[in-house]
Amino acid sequence: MKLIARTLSAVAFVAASLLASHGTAGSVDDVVRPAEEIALHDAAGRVESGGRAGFVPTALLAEAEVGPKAGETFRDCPSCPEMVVVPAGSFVMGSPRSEVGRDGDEVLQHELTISQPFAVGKHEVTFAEWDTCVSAGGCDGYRPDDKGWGRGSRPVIHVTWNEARSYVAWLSRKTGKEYRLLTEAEWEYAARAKTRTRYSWGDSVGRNRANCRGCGSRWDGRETAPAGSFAANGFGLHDMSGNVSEWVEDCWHNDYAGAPSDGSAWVAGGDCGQRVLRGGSWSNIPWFLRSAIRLGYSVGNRVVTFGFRVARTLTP
Ligand SMILES: [Ca+2]
Ligand SMILES: [Ca+2]
Repeated sequence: MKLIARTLSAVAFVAASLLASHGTAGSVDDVVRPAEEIALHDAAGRVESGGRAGFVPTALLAEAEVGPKAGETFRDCPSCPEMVVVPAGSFVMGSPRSEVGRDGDEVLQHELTISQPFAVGKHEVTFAEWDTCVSAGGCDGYRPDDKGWGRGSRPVIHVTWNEARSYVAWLSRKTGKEYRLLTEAEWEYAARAKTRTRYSWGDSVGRNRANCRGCGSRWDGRETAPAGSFAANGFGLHDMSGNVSEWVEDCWHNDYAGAPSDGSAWVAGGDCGQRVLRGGSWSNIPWFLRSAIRLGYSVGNRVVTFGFRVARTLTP
């Protein structure tokens, strides 16, 4: 909420400054304010209340022009995936001792710091997005089978890890931006969205929170759901849990011993013939939808439950 409040306050400040510049609001008293006080208000994430419409916070105005803020969404082209800005932060990766049913490959909990905001696809990559890549001459001309469920806003399935990477390579060429798969650490950070519970919405799977075999949705155990059919997590991301399992960049490692602590992709050692999948799918029981769950699979396999989402590095 603080981040939203900050964004809103920045917008309000921009509007206020326009008013002030036209001489329709504010006074000399409003405009003059020590920089230290501005910084304090900024750090506290407070929204300015009424009565100071003429106040021109130059520090915040400058900040507002620097780049996207956490929670903001954007597209780099009309047919490009919608992206959400995820904030920098620290988190504990892996499942806590208290988590029911924790798996052996996720128990070495470790703290990570992701030092820069980055952008994450709001949804899993859809058939429409994939097919755009094919139409434009990318993605090796490969049109994956949709099982008769329909294309459009359904998440793409039957794509190998290599094919997922061909999509992000094409998207990078098209936009001139650095698109890539998420790292495994980024994926868990984004999925948890500051939570430590089994799922981002709590410890119980509940009903109709996601698509899985036993999630209480109309698609359970039968097929993919159109992207965004369920509520977003705290970072504004949909379907991190369930629908399709998502390829990430990292090579498979049997546990977290020696894992990087900066959120980068772990591609040293391990088995790079297998890459990591996260989040579980429409075909999995709820256990597989836990934020901590990890699975390794051969890079060349096309599977009806496997898809991916994109990440984008945000250069300052
Ligand atoms: Ca998913
Ligand atoms: Ca596992």
